[in-house]
Amino acid sequence: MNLNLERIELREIELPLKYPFETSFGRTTRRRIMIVRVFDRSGAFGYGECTAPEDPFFNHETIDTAWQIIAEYAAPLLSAAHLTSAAEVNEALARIRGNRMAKGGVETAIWDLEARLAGKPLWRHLGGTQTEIASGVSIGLQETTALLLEKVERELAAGYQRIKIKIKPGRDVDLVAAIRERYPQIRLSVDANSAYTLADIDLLKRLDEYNLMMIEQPLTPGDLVDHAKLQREINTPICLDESITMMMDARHAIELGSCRIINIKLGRVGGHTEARRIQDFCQNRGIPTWCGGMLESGVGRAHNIAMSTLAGFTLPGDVSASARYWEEDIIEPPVTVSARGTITPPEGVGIGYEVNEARIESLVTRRQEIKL
Ligand code: OSB
Ligand code: MG
Repeated sequence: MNLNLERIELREIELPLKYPFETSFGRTTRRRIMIVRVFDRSGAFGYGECTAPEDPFFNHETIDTAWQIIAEYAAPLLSAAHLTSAAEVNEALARIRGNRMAKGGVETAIWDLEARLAGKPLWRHLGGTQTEIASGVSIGLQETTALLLEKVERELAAGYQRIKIKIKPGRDVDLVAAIRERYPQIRLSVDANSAYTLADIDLLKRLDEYNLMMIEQPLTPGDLVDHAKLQREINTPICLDESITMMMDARHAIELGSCRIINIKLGRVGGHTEARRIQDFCQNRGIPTWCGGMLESGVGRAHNIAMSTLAGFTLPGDVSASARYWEEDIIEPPVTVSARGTITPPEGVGIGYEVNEARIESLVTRRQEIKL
């Protein structure tokens, strides 16, 4: 089966979040989401979602920079490459430095297209083997500790296997202590989104008392050396998120001892090829990985589910039910989570969920077609 790409369609939709999501770097109330569709000459197409957010606060990318990179750089490179398979996209776009969320939006769409052409579910096409994946939740900063405890209670009652809360300086140990007091046994972790420095080491050491599964991205993304220093001083495993943008980062982090766990995000690493490579490498080094989230719509969520079926994804991911984010998702059926906190990857072809084109069209705020 040979790919014969014809065009890329970019659409921006606006989707209000059910509840605002707050992290150490800011608050999001509505998502601007780029839905990518890649068509081949037979008329077949695949869907991807570009996970670049509204603002350059998580990393350097935004939906607007990603749009420009795809239209002006990724499309011409793809066109010149005369690809025959999805596995070649990563290499074809390698000349573009960084901008991995932009590249990932297109790369993942081509994987979906290829899986559809092969008549297979994407997760099987990628080589996934897990027929049930473990689901956790990421809970943003709340107005009060009481509200946070209410949210934790609700998510535990829904069956989620791991609770992660956002922390930032001034709102950290007290939040963890409050949750631990009420729930001494649950799998609990924290995510700092780079809000601390080594000067905060005494405070970070205090988190060791609470038996956390991990502390995610405590320090600045480029600083693998200080993460290694910190990991030597604390017992809580460090998990890297923002720091890991490609296979090389994972190798460096593991060699330096900068972390004991890695969060893999499909967009942040540029798509399925790089994500698969990283989880494979981590698995060989005994480093557990899990699938992170970027408040995706159903399209991105479906790709996250497919990726999570790979054998290296051994810890619960931030892949949770559509209904936690949206009044109505853009896929059908929406993603649901079982009472024991699991998601079953779908058996339909490609991403395996029906994409609700009518709903997407009703939400579109911008579009562009690019010939390949
Ligand atoms: O750091 O994992 C993160 C959301 C936006 C940006 C960064 C992060 C997050 C989350 C939410 O934690 C994960 C999700 O539920 O999609
Ligand atoms: Mg994170």
